[in-house]
Amino acid sequence: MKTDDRKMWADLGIDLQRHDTFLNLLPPVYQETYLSQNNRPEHMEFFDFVVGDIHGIRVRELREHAQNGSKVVAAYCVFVPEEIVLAAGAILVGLCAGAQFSVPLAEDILPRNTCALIKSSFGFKLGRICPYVQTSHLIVGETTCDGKKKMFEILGKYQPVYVMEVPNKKTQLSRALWLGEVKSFKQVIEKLTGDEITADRLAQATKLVNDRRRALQRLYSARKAAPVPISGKDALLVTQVAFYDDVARCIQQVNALCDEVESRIAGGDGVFPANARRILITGSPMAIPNWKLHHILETAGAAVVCEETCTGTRYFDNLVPECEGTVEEQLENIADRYLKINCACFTPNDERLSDIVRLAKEYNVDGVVHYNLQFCHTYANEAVKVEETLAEAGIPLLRIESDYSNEDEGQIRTRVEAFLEMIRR
Ligand code: BJ8
Repeated sequence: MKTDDRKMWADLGIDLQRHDTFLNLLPPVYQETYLSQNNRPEHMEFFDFVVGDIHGIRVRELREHAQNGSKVVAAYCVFVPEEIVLAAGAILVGLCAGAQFSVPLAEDILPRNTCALIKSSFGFKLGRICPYVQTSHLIVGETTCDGKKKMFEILGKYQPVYVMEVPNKKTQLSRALWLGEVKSFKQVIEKLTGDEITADRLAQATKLVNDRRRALQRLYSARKAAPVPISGKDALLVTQVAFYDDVARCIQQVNALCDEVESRIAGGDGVFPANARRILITGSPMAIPNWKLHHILETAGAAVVCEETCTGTRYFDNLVPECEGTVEEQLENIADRYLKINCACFTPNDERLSDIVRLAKEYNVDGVVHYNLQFCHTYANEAVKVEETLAEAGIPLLRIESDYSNEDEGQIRTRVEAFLEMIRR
């Protein structure tokens, strides 16, 4: 830990004592979860470095950006259109929301029966632990679920918050509402930054964000190979880091990793034995450092080969059409792309069901694990339809409900082991 980092954190209003405790918890977990893996791609070194300095270099970059008069915008959901933020010269960061450490702090204010993602994110702000929140000028929320929607009202007492209304259906009327929201968001960002979003700038930003989507799609495509050339844990980490790393650097690093991973495929080099059971995880997003389920699965002999989650395919599937049209036309393209995200907040959400079956086939999986955070009613209820759909398709399913604590690890491991035994090849 560098001395000037401590000064930076103090300047950001971080509670240093609490922050020290939090940062000291991470290395042993990372060692056990990540560094103990065998035969990892060498290019994972960059991602290890990013996590090793999680509140250092990147925060410093954001501070410098802010000191040069630009803005930092923070979000918790993949519905916030990054293209618009970048086109105004600002940076979008995904906020930490995957740690148990901040949950008890949030429970002083929020009901305990709220999902861990909401409590963790709120606790980070309340406890002044996260330098990314502290660096940001605006937090952008959304109305995807009731818990978040109401949490954002309370969060607004501590920091400027703007909430985008995400519709609950995908009808023409809903599309009109969402397009209106996207246009209003552009105005909010222009006002925040004092920069006009021109057609050129928006087209450039769209291309950049698409390039990151293409790089992540490439990585996921490599996971279809047998033996699988990269662990699910490592692939998850890459996506998690993509939420807050510099976009251009992330594209370069993910593509360099893909080069290596593709040459492993050519050489038949894998991280798990060829007969390891291939698993697709679907459900709630796994914000950093939520690695629990992947760790349990992969230390029980499975290979996680795909995630149908917002820290997986929902983050990068579907590109925004790249065009030289007017700002208005480009905003329509952006609105349409984001409305294709199959979040369980939509009713009906049948596209997610068919997506799970499609991915299960494309990645040649032996089974699906449906993961939902405890107290997340949308994903828990949608799991009933996922179960029916997978039963019809003849694909085995295991449903896991969990939070960020370690208390249920033994119980989950027992269920995972029984499931893997059942789907043995
Ligand atoms: S687009 S999945 S990132 S909302 S787990 S907070 S839904 S109670 S995270 Fe999500 Fe956007 Fe949808 Fe994706 Fe609420 Fe459920 Fe908690 Fe959730």
